[in-house]
Amino acid sequence: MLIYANPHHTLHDGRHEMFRGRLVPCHETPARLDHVLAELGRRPVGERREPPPVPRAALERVHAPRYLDFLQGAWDEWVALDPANAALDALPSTWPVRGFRHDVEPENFAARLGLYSYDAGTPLTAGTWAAAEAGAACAVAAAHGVAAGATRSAAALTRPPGHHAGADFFGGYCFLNNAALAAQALRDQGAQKVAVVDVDYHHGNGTQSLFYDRADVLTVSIHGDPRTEYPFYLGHADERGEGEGFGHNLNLPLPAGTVFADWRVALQQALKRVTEHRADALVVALGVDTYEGDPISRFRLASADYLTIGRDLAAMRLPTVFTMEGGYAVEAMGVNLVNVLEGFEQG
Ligand code: OKP
Ligand code: ZN
Repeated sequence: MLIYANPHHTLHDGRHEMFRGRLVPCHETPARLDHVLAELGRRPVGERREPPPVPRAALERVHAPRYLDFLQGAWDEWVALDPANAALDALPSTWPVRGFRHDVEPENFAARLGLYSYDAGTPLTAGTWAAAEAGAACAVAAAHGVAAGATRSAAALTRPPGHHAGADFFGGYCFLNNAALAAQALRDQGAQKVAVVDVDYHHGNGTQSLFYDRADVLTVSIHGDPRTEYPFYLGHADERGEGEGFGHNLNLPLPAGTVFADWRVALQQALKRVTEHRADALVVALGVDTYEGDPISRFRLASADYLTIGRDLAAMRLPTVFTMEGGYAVEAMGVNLVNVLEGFEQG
């Protein structure tokens, strides 16, 4: 397994997210990936590689040009509004819901921040673009490594995460959709059919929306039921895809409190669908916020279960790219995530 770790992830270091009327410290912190890398140091799995820079064209295969332009320039615009803003994060607070225009970009910065986002939990900081772009480079490099047959599997160990980000919006701590970038890069390198299996606690709404009308990329997500869990407005079982993509999206929502035996039944269902799709390559959006100790999630997986998940994924015998997504029990996160990779290598 080739390991691409984002060398610039610490540049994204948000201060606060909005929660119940207060700004609370961000859950999505640099310490998360630091713990994963420390665990990899103790228990070497795979071989480290440096990702080459990602071409803008690779980003545009997934994201809208005007969205990329906005993200790239947002911090400078924010500070130009008021030099004192340099000590603050930019958090959106107004959104164009049903009936508003999305085609006209407002001049006002806060209005554009809202146009390109969907929650107030995702701070944009001085280094957000640099960190997200370097993470996307890891995801695309991982896909290229697997597509070239240099390795059976590769992991993009990165933050901020990606699976909530859509063609032209950020949210859920995500800016660039690393799993979607990897899936599209696999397609562009010759894989006819790709499957994305999202095992993060939260529904992968961004990835679903990006491939919803396509039959070439199957999207499957196992997650907390959106009736009660973030991202709330997408992720139900009746979302099956549209047009040519009909039948090529599978959502497996599970109730809060789900234990591993039941979660694994959903994983087997997901993998059965991947086999039916006759996928040439697999992308795993790997969140470990399904852990029993996670502070913002409500499944009950134990650390040892992640070894089993890795083995179950390896049994697919497919070229596989992992992208790191959620996991907020920071101390345990290293063990849990590396367990998946080690289980996969054993499987
Ligand atoms: C990102 B990833 C609920 C606050 C939810 C957003 C959670 C984003 C999760 N009280 N905040 O999928 O792990
Ligand atoms: Zn999550």
